[in-house]
Amino acid sequence: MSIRPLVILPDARLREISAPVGTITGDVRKLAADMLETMYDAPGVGLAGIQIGEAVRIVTIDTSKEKEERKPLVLLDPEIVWTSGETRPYEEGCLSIPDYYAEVIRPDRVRVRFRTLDGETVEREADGLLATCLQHEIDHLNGVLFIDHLSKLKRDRVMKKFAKAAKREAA
Ligand code: K2U
Ligand code: ZN
Repeated sequence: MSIRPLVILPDARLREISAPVGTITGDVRKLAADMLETMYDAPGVGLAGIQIGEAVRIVTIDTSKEKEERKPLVLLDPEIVWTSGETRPYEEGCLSIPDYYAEVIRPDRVRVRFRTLDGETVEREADGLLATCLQHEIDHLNGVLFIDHLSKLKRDRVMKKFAKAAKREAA
């Protein structure tokens, strides 16, 4: 297992559409382990493969609190199959857009279908932080970032800030 470098905005890889996982190989298991280690180290509540440069449809999530026992989730080829009519706001952040937070309104509850590392296809309903995180991570698999749910004005401001920072970094 290893902690992998995070892909940071404005890296164009964040806009890629990730490919289905397909056969669950040893490499997929190694990637899941690296993602969990990277996510806990960040620390984050979730992580998508593309955030460490792997354009495959794999997501890791753990919404357990710091002092609680860890409850890691690994979701392969996750898809949202139902969303509630009710929505709610949540102050979101993103490990690929460090130190920027903004309110995003999303469906309050979702039902997600995914494969486990054992190859089982399962469906699970979620609410609260898990529902928000599932939507945030599955957005990543489709090249969508939480700033895409904000106004154009706010999004352009964030893009400009990170483009400037990347330019300074490269100089
Ligand atoms: O995908 C990621 O970048 C990890 C996200 C997951 C997440 C975003 C919004 C809401 C819930 C989960 C976060 O960086 S994990 C840290 C975090 C958690 C809650 C709110 C803001 C940031
Ligand atoms: Zn994110």
